[in-house]
Amino acid sequence: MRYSTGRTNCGTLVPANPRERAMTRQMKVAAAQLGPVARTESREQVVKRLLELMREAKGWGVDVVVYPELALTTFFPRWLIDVEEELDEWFEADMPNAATQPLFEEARNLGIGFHLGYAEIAYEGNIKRRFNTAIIVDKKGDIVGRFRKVHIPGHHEVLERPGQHLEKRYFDVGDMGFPVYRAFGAICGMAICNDRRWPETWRVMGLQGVEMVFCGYNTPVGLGDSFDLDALSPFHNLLCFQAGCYQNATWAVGVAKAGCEEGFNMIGQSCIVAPSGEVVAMCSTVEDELIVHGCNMELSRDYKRDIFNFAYHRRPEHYGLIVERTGAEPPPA
Ligand code: CDT
Repeated sequence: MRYSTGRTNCGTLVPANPRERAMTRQMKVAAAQLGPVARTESREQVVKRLLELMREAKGWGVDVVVYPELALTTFFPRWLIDVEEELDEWFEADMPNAATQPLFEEARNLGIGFHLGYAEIAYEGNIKRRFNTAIIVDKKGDIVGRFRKVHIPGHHEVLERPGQHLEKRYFDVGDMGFPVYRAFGAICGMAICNDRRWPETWRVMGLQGVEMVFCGYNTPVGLGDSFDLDALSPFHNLLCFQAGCYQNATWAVGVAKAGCEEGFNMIGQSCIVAPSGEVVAMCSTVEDELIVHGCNMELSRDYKRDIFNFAYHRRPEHYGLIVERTGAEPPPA
């Protein structure tokens, strides 16, 4: 585990004067990166790993520990799963459930919050929906926020290559937009993996005053496709977090499921990013690893008051195309 004191250009995070310190809103966050999860690993085995990281975080006085996207299982969309009952096995119909209950109980016992990504089955009447979901759980062990991934990546059809990314086949598009929630003394939002690549994700939360974004990811490095931009994956990961945070004056915690999972490499680089766009802490392995940072929430207020004072500077009368048009339409030649 690495502990960051936050001494960077992103502001004096811990004022020397104790009175000033008392007046400063602080949220201590941990990114709980996971190394690979094997196909055969049970939910109970994974929850044991999550509990270990949670206890370590508590030892550092953390308010909220952030786990990755689809944290309870291996990244199953890399395989074609044709049989509905088999597919169901990768999803949770209830949360909490028997396997995850210990996580909720330990959060309540320790007085620590968490963020967890998982595959969710939800019924709308008789219609079965499948979402790539994340939740925020408060220090009492209650779910206080939910988000369903909007930008579903990959493909629907099976491709002629060793690895697949069949999220479009297995997940519905999230039906909640990008809500924010008051938790841990701040305004918190969520994004899931590919969502972080889209400026709209960040701006919709920015327009609700978001101060802290939790975002888990499973980002592969090469799926056997010859058209391969993945060598730049780590660069693009940080680029998205840093730009999203700066342009919306928010903190973010990005958390990977990392390492070589079932023969496919995924990036690590779990990170905590300040509203200045600076990375204040980053994992150095592709294994289970915790990083911690005490975030000064006033820092996002400073950026929101000045350079990114939306009410003062934004010009929505010029942004119509963003919601009117989906794909790019170049002008006639
Ligand atoms: N899980 C996820 O959203 N992964 C995407 C990569 C998709 S590659 C087809 C990501 O944005 O990292």
